[in-house]
Amino acid sequence: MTQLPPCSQREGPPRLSKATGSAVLEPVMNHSLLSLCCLGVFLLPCAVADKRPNIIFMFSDDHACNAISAYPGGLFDNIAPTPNIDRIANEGMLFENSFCANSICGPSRANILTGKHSHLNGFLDNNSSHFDGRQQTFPQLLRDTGYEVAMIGKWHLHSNPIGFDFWRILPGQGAYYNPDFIEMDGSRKRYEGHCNDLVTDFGLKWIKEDRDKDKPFVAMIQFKAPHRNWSGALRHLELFKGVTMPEPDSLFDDYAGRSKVLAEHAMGIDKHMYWGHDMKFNGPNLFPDHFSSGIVNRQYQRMNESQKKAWDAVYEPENQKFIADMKAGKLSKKDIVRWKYQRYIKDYLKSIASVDEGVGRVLKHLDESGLAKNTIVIYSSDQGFYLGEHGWYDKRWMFEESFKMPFVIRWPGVIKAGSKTKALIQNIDYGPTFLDVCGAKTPADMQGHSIVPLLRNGGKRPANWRDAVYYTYYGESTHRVAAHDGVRTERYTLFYVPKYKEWQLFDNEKDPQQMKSVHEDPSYAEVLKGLQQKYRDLKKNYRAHSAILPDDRLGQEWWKNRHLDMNKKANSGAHDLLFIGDSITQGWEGSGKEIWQKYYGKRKALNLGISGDRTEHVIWRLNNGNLRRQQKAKVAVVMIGTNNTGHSEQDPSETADGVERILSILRARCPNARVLLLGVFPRDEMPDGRKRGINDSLNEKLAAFHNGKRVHYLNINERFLDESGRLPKEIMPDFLHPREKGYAIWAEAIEEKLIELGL
Ligand code: SGN
Ligand code: CA
Repeated sequence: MTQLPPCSQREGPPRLSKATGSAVLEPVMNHSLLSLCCLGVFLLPCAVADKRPNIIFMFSDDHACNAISAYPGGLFDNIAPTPNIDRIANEGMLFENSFCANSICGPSRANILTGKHSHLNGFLDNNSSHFDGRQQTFPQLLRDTGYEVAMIGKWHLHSNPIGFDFWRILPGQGAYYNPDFIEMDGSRKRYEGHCNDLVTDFGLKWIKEDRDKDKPFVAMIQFKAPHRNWSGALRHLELFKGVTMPEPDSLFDDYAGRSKVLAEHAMGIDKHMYWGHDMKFNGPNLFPDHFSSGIVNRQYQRMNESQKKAWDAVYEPENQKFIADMKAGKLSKKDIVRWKYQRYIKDYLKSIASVDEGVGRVLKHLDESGLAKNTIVIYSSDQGFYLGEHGWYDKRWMFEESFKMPFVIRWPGVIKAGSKTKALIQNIDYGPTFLDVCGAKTPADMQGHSIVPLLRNGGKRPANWRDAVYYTYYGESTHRVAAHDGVRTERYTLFYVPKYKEWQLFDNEKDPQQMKSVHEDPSYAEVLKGLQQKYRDLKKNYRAHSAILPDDRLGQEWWKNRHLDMNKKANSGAHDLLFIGDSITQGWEGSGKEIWQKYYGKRKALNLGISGDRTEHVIWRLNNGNLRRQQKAKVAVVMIGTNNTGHSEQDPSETADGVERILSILRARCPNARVLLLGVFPRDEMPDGRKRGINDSLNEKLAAFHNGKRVHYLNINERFLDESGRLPKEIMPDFLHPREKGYAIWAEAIEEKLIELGL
């Protein structure tokens, strides 16, 4: 058995607990020691009990800070039904400047799990992305240190959770009434009741009964509410009856003084509320000039008869009154917007009431069980939401209301009750924070920072705390919000809209509602310059460069056709062998045709190479149909990067980032495939050619992705070269693309490996 040296000789000695004077494991315990403890080496007196804190991470969907009473200055102060969330703030700390990295559901959750910005964790948007659950995540890292981790409720990452001791998730967006849940064995089960109540029940059950009581734990309890279509528990439907909600000043915003891109949205209370789905009318849309038709209220359809009866008793009288007033011509255009706004806000807040009650039930259990003392409790939401500000619902824009995430945290004995801070934090910080409080090291490639120094110090920023956060939204057709990215300091918001090559700059101190962009105001010229520099610096630090940011070439007809043709081939059925790359791979259909036929003609092989592609194009294609139905692929041969070199002599470490992304996409979408990662073929005739050199150093980096399990790196370049290292014309006439002889060398060189990898 492994012998540990005496405690005093180990790296980073464990701290003595002040409370007991005995050596218990406190958060500073180093990682290697923890790992040993987890391996069962618990015989030494320094590891008598694992007293590391538990974490209960309660998390909702689309809950704006403005709809939490504890948040200062919100429109719904003292109206929002959040006494229990407020309690966490009152007994702990409230973060006023807490931001997401990408204001939409799946991406925000991926930011949290990985501690990385979207371009590095690969989950950029809700539509095309697919979470690679086998990448490094904080739950998995915590389990490695002996924690138990459970995930209950909304997940929305298009692949089932990996790296949890227990999970039970909603499929996709999930349903409000009588929802289905996906169980760990992959089956689906329908439960009666309101989704928020069930999520609380399941979370509490795991905490009370099902977890391993000898281990510290993390419970992620993730509510569906208040996501669209804002549906409260039946017992809350009468809340706010007869109340008139306050309206934001910008409810009728005309977007003057800002980019024209804002007016292109499809998320207006005025024009984009559905008659049935959002506004809760039954029957056909009677006023198509004011309501969108089309989506009925599917939540209503899930209810049983008695639930429907209770629902109708609340909604129908109000609906009928509105219909009568409309028919009588009593309501002006603005009155109609106001009516929709009232319905929307009340429904939104009603759906929060059961979230808050759930939070209350969890707090109560912590009090009663004695767990409260050693349990960190957090409430947060995947991003904020527009509650009528700028005339909107939904999120996505880098404006305050949806860019901000609520974040309140209680940690008895560490956080001073009732503290508030304006320090800038972001969802990429959660993972590093959890690892820090649990005594684990944050891996160097996580991009967030632990907020523990802020928690321990009343929210005061340490000298080296960040002065800006970086934000990206990648654009989706839903709600027509254009892609943009930018930076936010404590005072300013700057973002860039590529569609119009336009900057927007807001002075949030003078213009907290962000009604005028001052990017062209000469008195802000210096501020603008400084922030633009900050933007470039942050992008560089976060490795948000071209090789990793997905890009299409749909503007080129031939490229689009080839891409669609490959999608068609992929869709036609499973393939065993995939070749992924650029023109050199595409060339199997040209100079390499006969060799392909000889080696791969009968092997269910698919060519996914497109001439001129760089890593960023391959990333885009693999997420947009090229791998459809390829979950069972056995081997993927990847060779990509020579155009990153050729077009801009890109820094090899950037190109390698792009290749790493491709490997991660393959892991998520073709989970059983082994990857044969080829060193990028030599270019330039002579060994000292400049581009040859870049490819050589790229290859050194690619070699590091070899793990001998899933990824196998192979460099066959020598085979193309003569003894002096010269690249002969008979093999690659243009010193880049092989002719038939080159393809023969390629096929021969990898054949044995392909068989070894299971082809
Ligand atoms: C659904 C909603 C959208 C919402 C997205 C993303 N439409 O598509 O309004 O923006 O989810 O929300 S609905 O018709 O289904 O209500 S997210 O929180 O999951 O990102
Ligand atoms: Ca959301």
